Amino acid sequence: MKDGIYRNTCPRNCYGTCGILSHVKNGRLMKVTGDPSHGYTKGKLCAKGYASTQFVYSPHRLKYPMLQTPRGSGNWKRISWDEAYTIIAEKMIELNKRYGSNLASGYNKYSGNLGILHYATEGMFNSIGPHTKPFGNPCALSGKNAIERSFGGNFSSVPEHMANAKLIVLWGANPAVTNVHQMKFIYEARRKGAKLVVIDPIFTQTAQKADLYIQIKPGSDMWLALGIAKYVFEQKRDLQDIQSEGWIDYRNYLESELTMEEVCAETGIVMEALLEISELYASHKPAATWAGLGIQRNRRGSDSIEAINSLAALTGNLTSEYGGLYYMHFDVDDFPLNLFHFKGPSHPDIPESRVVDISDYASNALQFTDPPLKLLWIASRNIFTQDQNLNAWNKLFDQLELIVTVDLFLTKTAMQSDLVLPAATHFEEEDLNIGYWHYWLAINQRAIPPYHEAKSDLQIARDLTRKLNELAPSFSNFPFEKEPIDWIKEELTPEVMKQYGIRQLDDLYEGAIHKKDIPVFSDFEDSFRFYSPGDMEDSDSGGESHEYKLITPQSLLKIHSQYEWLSWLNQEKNESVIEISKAAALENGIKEQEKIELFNHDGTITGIARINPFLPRNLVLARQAGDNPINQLIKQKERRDKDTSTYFYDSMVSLRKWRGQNV
Ligand SMILES: Nc1nc2c(c(=O)[nH]1)N[C@H]1C(S)=C(S)[C@@H](COP(=O)(O)OP(=O)(O)OC[C@H]3O[C@@H](n4cnc5c(=O)[nH]c(N)nc54)[C@H](O)[C@@H]3O)O[C@H]1N2
Ligand SMILES: Nc1nc2c(c(=O)[nH]1)N[C@H]1C(S)=C(S)[C@@H](COP(=O)(O)OP(=O)(O)OC[C@H]3O[C@@H](n4cnc5c(=O)[nH]c(N)nc54)[C@H](O)[C@@H]3O)O[C@H]1N2
Ligand code: SF4
Ligand SMILES: [Mo]
Repeated sequence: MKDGIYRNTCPRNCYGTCGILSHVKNGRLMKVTGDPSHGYTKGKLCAKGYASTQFVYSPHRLKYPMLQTPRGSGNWKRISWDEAYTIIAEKMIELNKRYGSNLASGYNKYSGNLGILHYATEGMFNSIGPHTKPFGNPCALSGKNAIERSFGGNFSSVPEHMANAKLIVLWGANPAVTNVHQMKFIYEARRKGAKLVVIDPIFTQTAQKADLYIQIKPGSDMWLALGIAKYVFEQKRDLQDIQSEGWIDYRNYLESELTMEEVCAETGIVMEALLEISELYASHKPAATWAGLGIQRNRRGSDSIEAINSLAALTGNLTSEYGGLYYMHFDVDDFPLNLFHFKGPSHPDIPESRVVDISDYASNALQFTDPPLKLLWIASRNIFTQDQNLNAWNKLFDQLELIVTVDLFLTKTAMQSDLVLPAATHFEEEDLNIGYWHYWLAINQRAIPPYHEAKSDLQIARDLTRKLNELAPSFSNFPFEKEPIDWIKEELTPEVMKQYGIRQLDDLYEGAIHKKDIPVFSDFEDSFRFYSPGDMEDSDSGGESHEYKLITPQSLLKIHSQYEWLSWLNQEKNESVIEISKAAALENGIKEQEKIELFNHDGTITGIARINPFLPRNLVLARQAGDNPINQLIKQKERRDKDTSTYFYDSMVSLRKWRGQNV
């Protein structure tokens, strides 16, 4: 690799999808800087991005394939790639012979690297014919569906435009922590006189910067959105004859069914605050409304987002240039995603793959008997810190005959696997990146050689295919001869090039490129549908014996479980901190810094108590990942329908002083 500066893109599941300039000398990444040609990130990265050199050369990185016998023992042995591929291929072939198909082999993949070539995992499995695969999205499905129900398509305003809003309302989003680049546009708006409102049960770092902070009961945003709409509607009677679908029911509901007192009771907000935010919406235009991801981690998420969308439409903010509704977009679906959609060989009796809802993968996969799931491939995923229902995962792992984890680090999930394969970082592979927040498309160049024996997920797919076909001719039809750049070129179809105004791939090497025609509200006006609540059954009370609601949002210096290995960012992992309210401390006789236990029917974890004076009585706040993952206590209740994100913030816990040894 030549010395020089390469263009990379941060592929994390993060709003930034930042442009990086990688300074390389003698094949080594010397430093990274933000790419000034990127119009959204404008030459800046977050602390995690700036720590890239430590990330790449971390001594904790996996260097070569390793086999653990027995699983979970910590007895790891270095093996060659060829041995690793042989173990996997022989198992897949044997399972195929045993059950007459590849349904016993499956994968679980999520958001470690969102680059388009990382669909290699899906492509690799598709290429063996029907198998077991996840579907859904634990993070954003409720919101995606709510946006589609409201707009009839994928809609999210241009984030740079937020700088010109006069009112910015954040519902369950914490950009000071999760979307630091957006703060620049929020600050710019505020310098020009805009008001910032934050609606969150937690007094977050973003809330601390707001003009108005509204502490809301988790799961009740829909009531607030409807209440504000009622106020605005009553002020603007000229809105009577809107033509959109659902309008009449919405109007009737606001006019004759809902009372402001009811809104206060449902949301826990005092009338004065309700009237204040309502008046801000009524009097300030353009208003930017941001339906954050935090609000959809409980069973009312979809309703809340639909109600917020309707409020944004009612107030006329969607037709004004700098108003808008922010969620996230799914433009990645406009690309062919040839790896994702790769068509494998057909099976004489089995028409398609067996799908498992990713939001409850383990307990659903445990239901399969014909054949049971026996081999699991895990990539871009840290199940044992990030998923829910870990007891079901333990059961599923017990049933599996081979667990392969592809990762950069020896994660909690890798530790429970038979085989771990070292993945490359984005500096060691080529890729194409499409953000989900801003509208910039960017290339990711291979800047440095792989760390020790690490390989990209695509390279692993290519090499495993060769081994499979060597041991069982035509087992897979994956086109292993295709180079990464071939896959990238095929994503740039004439339609895609037109959307971004590019003529050839080379244009992307000059810098990130903004999409040309971003949908505006008038494109959706005919399909917009106003929301009014149907039956509001509430299963909250149902025999629940634990009284504190567990909220576990994202942390500034990590991406979920990632980056916690880096000393530049995170200190040695010690005891988890558990934030509790003053009232909860009193109720349980707990003092600041005391060691406590948090427990429910799913498990117990210990941590150090921190008394947070701003926390409502019945909320407990804890961080994700670490040595003692909080997700051991998270199990989503039955979902209203399958089309929702995982209910990560819907679990209840109890507290007590630490009782010595963990029981
Ligand atoms: N630094 C960093 N950045 C990240 C990530 C990371 O791990 N670290 N993760 C990325 C990913 S994958 C995601 S999904 C995004 C998430 O980013 P955000 O959209 O900012 O979401 P969260 O941090 O999940 O939650 C935001 C807020 O929602 C609040 N909340 C919880 N329940 C409710 C409710 O019912 N109503 C209201 N109004 N608020 C509620 C929480 O208290 C929290 O403060 O961040 C991305 N960016
Ligand atoms: N308690 C609680 N749990 C949550 C949430 C919450 O708010 N609270 N949030 C949820 C949300 S929003 C999300 S998005 C999920 C995230 O869930 P995951 O996507 O499972 O989260 P990460 O911890 O980012 O794990 C990704 C793994 O991929 C690895 N990885 C990175 N790059 C690559 C690569 O190129 N190839 C391969 N093979 N692996 C790679 C990383 O090292 C890491 O171990 O967590 C969810 N879990
Ligand atoms: S983690 Fe997010 S903000 Fe930080 S460099 Fe990556 S994309 Fe940018
Ligand atoms: Mo997420």
